[in-house]
Amino acid sequence: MPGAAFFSSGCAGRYSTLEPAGPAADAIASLWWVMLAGAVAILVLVCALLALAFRRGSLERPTSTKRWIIGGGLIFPSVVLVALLAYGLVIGERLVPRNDAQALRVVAEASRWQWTFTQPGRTGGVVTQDVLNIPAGRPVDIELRTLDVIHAFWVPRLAGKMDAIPGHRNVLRIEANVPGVYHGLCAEFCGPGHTGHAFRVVAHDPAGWARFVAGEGQ
Ligand SMILES: [Cu+2]
Repeated sequence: MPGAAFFSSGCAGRYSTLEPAGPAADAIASLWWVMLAGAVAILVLVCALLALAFRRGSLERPTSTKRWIIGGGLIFPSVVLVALLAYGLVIGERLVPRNDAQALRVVAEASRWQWTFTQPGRTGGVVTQDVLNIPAGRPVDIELRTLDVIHAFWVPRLAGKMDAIPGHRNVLRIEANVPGVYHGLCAEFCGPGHTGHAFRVVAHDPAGWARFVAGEGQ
């Protein structure tokens, strides 16, 4: 359908959260779709009620007005908000790194206007600039640091965003389902070079990852 293609074309792209490629990004995209569906349902309901009110002129009995105010103004929003809060908490919990031996730990150091990634290699720390190498299908915990101002680490197709704050260590878990190149950017205005404060995440297949760890991927 050309119409569907037109509307969905806006959802694709290197920075699209609606084209998730990892578990955390999947959870965030699901939350987005649930909220969109809920918002559309509520909009339709309100429009229908409005049309009904115009057609009928005024509600006949004061008791039905009271019922609408209590049901539609108190009970309905309370139920929706509590459900959204519970759903958001469950999903949010999935984004927090847990202690597991499987996860790879990488230090990401932001500065104006570079990203320096340090990760364990065979003979010591492997340092890369503006390119983060990870194995596909394995969780990676990014320890965020900054050398100057506040920056934010964001790879929209892999996970949510998190700030790098001076004097503070934040940890964000990312994971790529399949090998590929994913684009990341700084999501916190950090000065005149902010627009170019971007990086790439290269998710390797097992052979590529072995080559990178052995030092040949440099
Ligand atoms: Cu920045």
